[in-house]
Amino acid sequence: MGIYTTDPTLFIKYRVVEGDDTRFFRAEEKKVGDFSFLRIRTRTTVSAVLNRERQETFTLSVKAVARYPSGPKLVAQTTVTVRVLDANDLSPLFYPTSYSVDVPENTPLYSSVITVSASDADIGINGEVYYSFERKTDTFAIHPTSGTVTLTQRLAYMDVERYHLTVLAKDRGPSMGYQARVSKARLQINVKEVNYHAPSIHLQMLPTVVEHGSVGTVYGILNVEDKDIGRNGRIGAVEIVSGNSEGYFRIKQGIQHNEFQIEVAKTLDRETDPLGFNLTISAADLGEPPKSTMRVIHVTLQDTNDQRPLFESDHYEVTVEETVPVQTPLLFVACQ
Ligand SMILES: [Ca+2]
Ligand SMILES: [Ca+2]
Ligand SMILES: [Ca+2]
Repeated sequence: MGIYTTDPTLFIKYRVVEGDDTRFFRAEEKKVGDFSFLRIRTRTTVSAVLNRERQETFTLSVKAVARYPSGPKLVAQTTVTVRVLDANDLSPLFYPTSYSVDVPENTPLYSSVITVSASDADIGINGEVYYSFERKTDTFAIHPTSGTVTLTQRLAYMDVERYHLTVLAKDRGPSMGYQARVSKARLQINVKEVNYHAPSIHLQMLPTVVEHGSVGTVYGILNVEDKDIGRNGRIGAVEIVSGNSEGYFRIKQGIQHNEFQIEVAKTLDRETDPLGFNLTISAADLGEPPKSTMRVIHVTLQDTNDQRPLFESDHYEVTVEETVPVQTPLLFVACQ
């Protein structure tokens, strides 16, 4: 680029007047025959370097000034657009740089476990990120472009509780010689035992509860069992969830860890509750998530002779013929 001139005495000088606040560029002139070339070059003295990631294009206004030895000053102006080409000067960066995920051991094959992510501010293939594992594993696979980790082998908590993997992110651009464009992220996969079973409730003893029996009488012993191992097999809350609105019964921990007692908490009266009680017992494990079972237990109260009989009337009177035969009924009385 430049300016044609037929006058060999005309000397043209170029200058960047706008669009270069950081003073990266310098305009130079070089006359070859009838053409005065405009040359834009980077300044050698500037310590900062061009960085496409910071500024991709510069729109420079360049002014040309020519002056005859004696005569008017001639001025022309043009715009030069400088586009900075990308160099693969950045590595992909993971954010975050470490991942941890809990995966239930019964997760189906080929399920997604987690997606890792790295970004590269370069453009084109210089910014295209490829994911891989640093060391080969048969249990997991990572999608090269999406970063999604999937399960390729069944998990078993009994065999492996935790996997420690290193994920690599590389870009596809040429490496700039001195270092490979690769980043690493740590990925920890925690295998979680599955809470397969709900607890089961066995009622061990069921004597009849005598009304007015003493508070604290054990009505029944519950054996609560869970077939899972670890926390999933531990028994949590055992409680009466319905049928006990008056609070006649309560549950107490027995001697064994899985033993619970149903105890009388308040004096019972068969006449108030002639049908007894239907207690709904719930037992939950400490699994994640917890599972629970319900069982209805019927409590019948045994009657005691606590009611005095009462005649219908306080006073009865009957008139009898003196000739009445022996064994003749005179009057019927009744009690409540
Ligand atoms: Ca770059
Ligand atoms: Ca890059
Ligand atoms: Ca369980």
